[in-house]
Amino acid sequence: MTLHYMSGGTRFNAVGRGPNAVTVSGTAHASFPIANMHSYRPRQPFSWNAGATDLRAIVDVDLCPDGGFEGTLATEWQDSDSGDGASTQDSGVKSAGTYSLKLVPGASGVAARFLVNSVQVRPGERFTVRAQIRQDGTGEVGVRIYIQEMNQALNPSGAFVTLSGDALSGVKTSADTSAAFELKTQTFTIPTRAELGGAREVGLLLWPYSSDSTVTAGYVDELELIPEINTLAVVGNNWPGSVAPVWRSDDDSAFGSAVTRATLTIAKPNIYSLLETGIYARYWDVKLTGFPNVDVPRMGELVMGYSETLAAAPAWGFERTYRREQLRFNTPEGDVHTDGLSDFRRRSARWVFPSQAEAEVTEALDELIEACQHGENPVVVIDDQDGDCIFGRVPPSYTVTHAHVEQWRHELSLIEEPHMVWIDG
Ligand SMILES: [Ca+2]
Ligand SMILES: [Ca+2]
Repeated sequence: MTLHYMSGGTRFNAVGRGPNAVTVSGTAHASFPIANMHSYRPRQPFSWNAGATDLRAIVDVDLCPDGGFEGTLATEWQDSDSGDGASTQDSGVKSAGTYSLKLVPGASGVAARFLVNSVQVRPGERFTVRAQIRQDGTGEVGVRIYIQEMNQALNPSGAFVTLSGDALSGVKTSADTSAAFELKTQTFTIPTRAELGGAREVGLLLWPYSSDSTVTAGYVDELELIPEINTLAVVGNNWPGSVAPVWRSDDDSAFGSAVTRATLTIAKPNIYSLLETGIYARYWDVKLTGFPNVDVPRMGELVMGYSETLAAAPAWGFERTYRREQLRFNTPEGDVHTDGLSDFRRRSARWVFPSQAEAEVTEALDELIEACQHGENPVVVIDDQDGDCIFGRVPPSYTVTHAHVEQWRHELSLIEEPHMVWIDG
């Protein structure tokens, strides 16, 4: 049995994490808006207004705000010029849209802008950063990728090192005199929690930069920060078996060259898909082909992210208990009427992990219990063998027993978040 999990703060879900709004084809129900799709509460469902064929939920997972430099520049990009360097919005040279960021270092200055608000990232997360970069003249134009708390910047070989001088990541052009935009990309991993001094989140800055006086002008456009994704979970759904949903990705918002990553198997209450290899793509969608018009599709939460495989495998399957959520009306006289029942039974689940040594217990607890802050943050656990997926929280305490000499045992419990309650008629 293999357990996969996504946790580690409210930012584990790429849906709704970035600055760009989640959209749908078709119309959202007025009472169950798109924000409910990623509200971290399965009991706040999203619903379309009506069933139709080929309904889609479309997610832009880019985490860089205004990487196209199309808005008021100072809103997202803090001026960090020095000397006679200058960084400005430029409409004459751009890769897409109306503007690019123009960097003119000058004879004795630095031309640079960094994000006003750093992007909060977690230890061990993997990203790809990419940008269209052009330089006129020799020298270097590029993007620093910088962790504020550590004063460390990514170097071209993929390591975070203490910032010194004019360090640039691999996202740069060097001595390029072709005077054309080129797509530059670098994939990198945020350091481990230990390397980050125990921090559970750190701020990542993107920092377009040129200090090279031989650069006449540099241009940066379409700067994107894309998280790695390997897992989809649809938490709470009313989708019938006649629907064949697909999960797709594309780097083009029009999905003109979309790749189908998975065809989903309908399951209640939760549907999941695990990809063998993580994917970096900016746009993702879930497309429901052939939804019958007799009902409208709903979902409690849409989750996309990167799930880890738990280092220690549990033994003996897992135990589940059930509770059916109710809407009750209690009269002052004490009469009780049950007005509604949840479509789905709320579950709690328990896995048992035999361990040979205390160190193994500690390692397992650190891995998941610490990541979800002892229940403060939600966690998605996928039991791959059982084919089940639960969105819930670990209880505030966990069980570790040392029943026999050299035989440790610990238990992971998960309490499922309540699902939607619908009142029919
Ligand atoms: Ca929700
Ligand atoms: Ca642009």
